[in-house]
Amino acid sequence: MTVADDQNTDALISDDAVELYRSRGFINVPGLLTPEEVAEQLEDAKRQLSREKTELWEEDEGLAMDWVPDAGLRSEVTRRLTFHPKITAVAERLAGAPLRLFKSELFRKPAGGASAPTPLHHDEPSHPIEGRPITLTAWVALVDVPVERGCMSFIPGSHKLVTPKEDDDGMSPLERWPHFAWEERTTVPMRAGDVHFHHARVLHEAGANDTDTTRVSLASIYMDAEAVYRPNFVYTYLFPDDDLGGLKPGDPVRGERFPLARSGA
Ligand SMILES: O=C(O)CCC(=O)C(=O)O
Repeated sequence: MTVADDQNTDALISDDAVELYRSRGFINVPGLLTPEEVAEQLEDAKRQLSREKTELWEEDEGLAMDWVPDAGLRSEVTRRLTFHPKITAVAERLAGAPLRLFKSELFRKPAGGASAPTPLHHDEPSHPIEGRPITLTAWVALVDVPVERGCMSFIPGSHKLVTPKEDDDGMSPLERWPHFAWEERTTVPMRAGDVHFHHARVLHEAGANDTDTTRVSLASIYMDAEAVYRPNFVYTYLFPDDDLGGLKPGDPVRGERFPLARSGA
């Protein structure tokens, strides 16, 4: 297995941007998708969102978002996006190691003031995997996502301070690390076709959608190609019926459901 080399990715992302990702834990890469790709993906995403049963992320103030789980397993068009050569090349460059796709989720933040903010969190507790901590998400904007439509904000550098917790019980990051309430955030508005990448430990949140357009995005989560399965409380709570295809603790997470990011095989 080879990591995407500079030759392939220089035109997509500069060394400075890779450094910025590593120091902050996130980076937006503008215009990775063409307008034609965005149009095709958005049409398919809308079809999936109207057809599939979605999972709900509910907060006291309302619905933060709902999503189609494992969207790439349900649609060939979405599957192509999860293995998009530009996205996976940038993901491997940022991670500095070969990656596999762990899962993909098609997100919808409802329009017309019907949504709530997505609360501050990091993603690692919901990944039942261990390995070097290089797991990251590629979040593809399929519509423009200005601040008013609920774009994401990050606490730069928090991925270096957030440490994994044995037997994570789903405690919120602000309960565990109250000082983060007072840290500056960086807010990242995105155009349709932009892709931001965020580290599984970086703290992030998103605003409510106060516009008349639904916020639609695809999040693909890539993990170390050598990651192994480690069940955890949060994943089992969220997805009680998913044993990830019969994996046993300590098994390598690989096979048909978890293809290599660069080849899709
Ligand atoms: O889209 C959002 O509002 C939150 C998404 C998120 O937390 C993630 O992709 O890790």
